[in-house]
Amino acid sequence: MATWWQNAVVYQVYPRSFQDSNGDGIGDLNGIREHLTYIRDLGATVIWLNPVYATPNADNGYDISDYQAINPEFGTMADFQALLADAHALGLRIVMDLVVNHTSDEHPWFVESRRSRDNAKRDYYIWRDPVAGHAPNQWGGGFGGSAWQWDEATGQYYLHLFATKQPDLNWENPAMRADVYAMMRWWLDAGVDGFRMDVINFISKPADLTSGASFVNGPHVHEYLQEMNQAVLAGREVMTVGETPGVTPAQALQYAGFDSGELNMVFTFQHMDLGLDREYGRWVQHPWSLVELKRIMSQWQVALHGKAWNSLYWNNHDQPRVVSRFGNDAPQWRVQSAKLLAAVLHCLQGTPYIYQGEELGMTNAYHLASIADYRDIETVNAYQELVIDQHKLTPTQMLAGMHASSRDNARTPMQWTAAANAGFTTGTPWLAVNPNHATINAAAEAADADSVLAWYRQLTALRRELPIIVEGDYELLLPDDPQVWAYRRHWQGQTLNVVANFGTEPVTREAADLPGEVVLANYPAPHGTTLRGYEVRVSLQK
Ligand code: TEU
Ligand code: CA
Repeated sequence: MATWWQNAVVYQVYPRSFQDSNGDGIGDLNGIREHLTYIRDLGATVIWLNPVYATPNADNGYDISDYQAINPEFGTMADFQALLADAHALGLRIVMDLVVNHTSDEHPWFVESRRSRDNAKRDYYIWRDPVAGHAPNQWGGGFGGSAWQWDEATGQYYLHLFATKQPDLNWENPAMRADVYAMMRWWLDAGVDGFRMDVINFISKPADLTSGASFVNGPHVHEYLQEMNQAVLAGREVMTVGETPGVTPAQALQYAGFDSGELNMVFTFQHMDLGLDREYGRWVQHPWSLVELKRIMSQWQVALHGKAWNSLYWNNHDQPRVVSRFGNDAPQWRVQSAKLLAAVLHCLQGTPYIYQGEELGMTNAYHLASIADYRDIETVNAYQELVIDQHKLTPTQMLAGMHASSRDNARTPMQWTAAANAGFTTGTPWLAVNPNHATINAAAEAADADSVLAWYRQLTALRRELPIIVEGDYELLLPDDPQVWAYRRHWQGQTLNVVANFGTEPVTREAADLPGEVVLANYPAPHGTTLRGYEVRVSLQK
């Protein structure tokens, strides 16, 4: 029998960009409350909220200065409690972002820690003496520069794997760990239903930081997660999902195997890393191959079946919009390719995550016309480094990279209506609304039975109706086919067949003529051996 989180459909809300309720141009908690029935009617059962805590906003809330306070831009603790109560009343659970690899440099722990070498909180963070007059190692910060920041006052460096304003916590310190666990229990006692754990596989650093060893899946990470599980999670009906860049299926079994005593699920990054450049990362894009995408996704399906549980996602607040990445956002293909991607993902085994606006087929943000229009710290810092300081990319090359993969592609405001600012705000939005909200918006799609939104509702309904989607195993067909993804699921004598044409050109394949009853299709019959542009079909054999 599947657990509630295995039957769940998660809807990810990026609060800053979801709905502004008071006209300051920033989404907020009361704005989310206005749309809870929209989320329920989509068929989602869980909301994952990106960070809503007190923050100086160096990294849009991933730099937390108080874990037990709400960012005043988003509202108050009372607003949060009202949101939680409203959500629960509608049968929606709320999972919080847990960011405990690092805090803000304005967190009281760090304010204390940097005061002096013998401060009681010194060891809550990772301080090191210079080595031969330099930082202890060559690690780069996630948002540019060195991962080490020199602190003049105390004559040591502190480690920050992300921005300078995001010092890494020292997980080797048991007092620090106990404080984190107490904070987690406090939120669970307040009624939240689980945690999405930010870069949780980075928390254990190698004992010798000069050794060249990596911080990914460090030496004590499994001990810490087992300890956290015992101290906080055990015996509670909560859901946990670890954000784990660089993790393989074999490592996923360690973190989230059914008997791991650590997490329920992890997020793989292997499919997100397709097409990235060796030197320039996301800023120089290469063509991605469907054969590779299928190989990665299929490997996770097979390796985890019966042993662990997949989290299924195409995009989130850090990634470009999937219709612009693996689909085709040209007007004549956008709807069909968004439907294809949704169907292919939602018929896999695992818990699907829908990132806000994905269910509308929202696209990348080509209206952001120059660096001045961007807000994301990663984008802004990379532009400074690659274009201005080092002249490695021209402004035109960099803008192409930004249009393909800046995090701000995902962060433009939710498109509710065709009205001014898409109904997101009555004020000036913190990041420009995409002008394509004139045609791509929730109001229009709610009134259209053929919309991407209507399709997502059908997919979540199909998941409730057909246990094979949650329970069945997975078999990839035609692994080397460069244009068609075809797979079968098996369960108790039933077969679910999925076939999808990832291109604009029609293709003819014997396997496209699905046996059984067609339960979902994005084109009308005939459903023979020819697949039209971005055609997808699903059939069930009993
Ligand atoms: O992201 C961690 C991460 O590894 C990347 O996906 C990140 O977005 C970026 O591409 C680094 O180059 C998590 C959060 O999801 C992200 O929003 C935060 O900025 C980051 O951690 C730091 O907390
Ligand atoms: Ca607001």
